[in-house]
Amino acid sequence: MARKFFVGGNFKSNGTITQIKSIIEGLNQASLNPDVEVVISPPAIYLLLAKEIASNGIQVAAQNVYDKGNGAYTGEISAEQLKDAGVNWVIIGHSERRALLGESDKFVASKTKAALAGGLSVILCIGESLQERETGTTLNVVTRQLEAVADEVSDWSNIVIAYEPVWAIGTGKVATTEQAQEVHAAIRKWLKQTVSDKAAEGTRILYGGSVTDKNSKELATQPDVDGFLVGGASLKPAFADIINSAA
Ligand code: G2H
Repeated sequence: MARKFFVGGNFKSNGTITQIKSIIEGLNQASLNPDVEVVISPPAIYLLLAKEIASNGIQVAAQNVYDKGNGAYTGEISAEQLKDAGVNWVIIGHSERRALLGESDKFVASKTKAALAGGLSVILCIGESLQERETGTTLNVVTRQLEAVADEVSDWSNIVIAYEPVWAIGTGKVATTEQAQEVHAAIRKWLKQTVSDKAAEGTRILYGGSVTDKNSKELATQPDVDGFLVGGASLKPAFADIINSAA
């Protein structure tokens, strides 16, 4: 079965009530390809607002979840609470959280397990740093990040993988179509060898890192690029063009 193209908008820690409303109202009115799954991810404080106003088939994702249930975990949000709020997706393992907040492969895996157990779907982010790319260890790094999750999770049917080379994030330095395709193909091969044929065939692998309406069309032509996780450009009207760039 063909994989449904998927475009996520990671607003990161950007926006005000007025701005988030205006972005979503713009998307509601845009003519979006109905064959593309669209998930926007505003900061946690705006999730309910986004849920309330998003239409046009647009779903909502949290940018984080804790790996424990409800309880004495000040500042954290559980999978149960996201589900209760009608937020069915969560981004886990974004490189900004790995780098700035010290989230380890193990913690990312534990959050993924908790999110799936709580009935959420997961956008699992992986990717190498510039130094890792330059020293030729890209595939070792992404495999290590995936292995940690495979140690905790056997059913990958509610996981979308986002390959985001750290050197391409917010830098304007997008990976070439060849660089993206090479890593995406390797991830699919890993899924086949480690998880199952079904997971390899069905799992969407997104590219993330300085995606814009200028480069998305070409990236989307690659056989193993099943969509995008978009940061900066998801805050702009051209996000609709990225959504519509499915090959
Ligand atoms: C990578 C991406 C979204 P940007 O972090 O996850 O951000 O498109 O701004 O590079």
